[in-house]
Amino acid sequence: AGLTPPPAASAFPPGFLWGVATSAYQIEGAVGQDGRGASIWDTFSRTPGKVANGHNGDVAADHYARYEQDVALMSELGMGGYRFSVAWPRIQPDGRGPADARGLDFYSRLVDSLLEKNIRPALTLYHWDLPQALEDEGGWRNRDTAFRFAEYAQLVSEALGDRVKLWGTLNEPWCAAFLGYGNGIHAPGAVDPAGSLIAAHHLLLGHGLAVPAVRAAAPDAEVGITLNFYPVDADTQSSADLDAAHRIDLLQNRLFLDPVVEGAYPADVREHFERVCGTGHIEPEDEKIIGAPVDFLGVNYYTSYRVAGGGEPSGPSPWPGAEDVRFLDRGLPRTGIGWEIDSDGLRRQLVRISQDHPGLPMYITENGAAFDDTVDADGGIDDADRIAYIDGHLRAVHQAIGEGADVRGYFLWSLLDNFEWAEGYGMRFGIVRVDFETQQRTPKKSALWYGNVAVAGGLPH
Ligand code: PNW
Repeated sequence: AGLTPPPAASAFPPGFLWGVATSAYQIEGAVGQDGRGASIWDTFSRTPGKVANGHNGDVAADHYARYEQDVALMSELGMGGYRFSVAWPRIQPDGRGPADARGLDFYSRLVDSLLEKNIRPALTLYHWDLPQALEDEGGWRNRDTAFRFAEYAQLVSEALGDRVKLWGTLNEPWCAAFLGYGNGIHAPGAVDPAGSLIAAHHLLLGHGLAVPAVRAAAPDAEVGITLNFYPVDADTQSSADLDAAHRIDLLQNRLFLDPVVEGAYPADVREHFERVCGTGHIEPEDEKIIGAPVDFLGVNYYTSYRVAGGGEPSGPSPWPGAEDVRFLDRGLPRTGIGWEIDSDGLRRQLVRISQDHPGLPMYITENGAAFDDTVDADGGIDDADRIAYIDGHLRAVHQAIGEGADVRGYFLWSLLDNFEWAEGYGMRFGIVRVDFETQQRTPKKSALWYGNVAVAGGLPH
């Protein structure tokens, strides 16, 4: 403290927002507290065989009780922004009806403590914890859920819109739809290819209905959506491989981005949709609703894909209508969760978005890595692999900005080690270690490194 950091080698644009990200179910715990209803992740994580080691989010990082300490930690690290999500079942335990004041109060206190430390809150309305009561009525396969989501968005934005100026509707609808209802590795665990594509449409409809609801309550806020992007390359120029790459790109990237920013599904996306699901699911006004203008696109990036066509369909797939596509091992180094490291893929992805949709402001809303952190004898965690991952990806962002991409901020995933969905607590994405026995927080070397980057506004030499 008090020291002026040396000028950064690669400075980012003035006002660039440096932050960290988390989500409610992954860190909060306190699942039975203050009237919170059950979510699909409570049900799913209690179903034997669904989550590694039988882990669940009952306690997680106990953030519900420790949020003040966690905000203080972010402040000490020099963070300028914090992306978190609101647990829908804390606001509406049954997914409908009036807001529970206790649930709203928790997020109100969190927001106040962030603002007190000059940390900009970036709120995500839906990071996968659907109220179980709505799943019992069909969940995202039921069109009505989109309308329930818009009501929930209205309740939260009316309570927090005076102080929160960055709003995200959905986090990664690809995961919610295709891991949740396609291959079933996420809650609610359905294996239903056509249903998963219908769920994707209803998620997008919910986004489109929520945007005007948030704007009405927070007219001066920026409203957007977070999608998970993966550049897709064909293994060879054969028509089978090119077609495989086209379908994966369609399902992974364009199915979600194009209707949101262009107000219509491209013809090939609609054809694919109708081939898998039949007609009648996309109603005449839906695309206009989905295309409600957004102020920014949230980009989550972890890896890229190389694919080949002509494989034998092998089991349930999170790419409905592309079950024959093979995902190839390129021999790149991998993170602890097994994802190949391709930092240039982030540059390519950002540049492509900026070329396909000129003038679209972007935030990196997630990027980061799980590694097998070892705790040294002195209790420190020297996670050089995570630092190298983040450094490489930040250089890619910097390059993309130089090539015309309008990137306004970067939220590192994640502040804390947390409940990594189907992987449980075994995969640690935090720059702060959490001892899940004692709940002690220990900043890893990456936390101090990233804090310096944030304070300097760029990367070191
Ligand atoms: C994203 N996949 O999840 C989420 O937004 C975070 O909540 C999560 O912790 C982070 O990335 C790291 O995984 C994903 O299997 C989970 O393809 C799984 C997949 C993709 C994204």
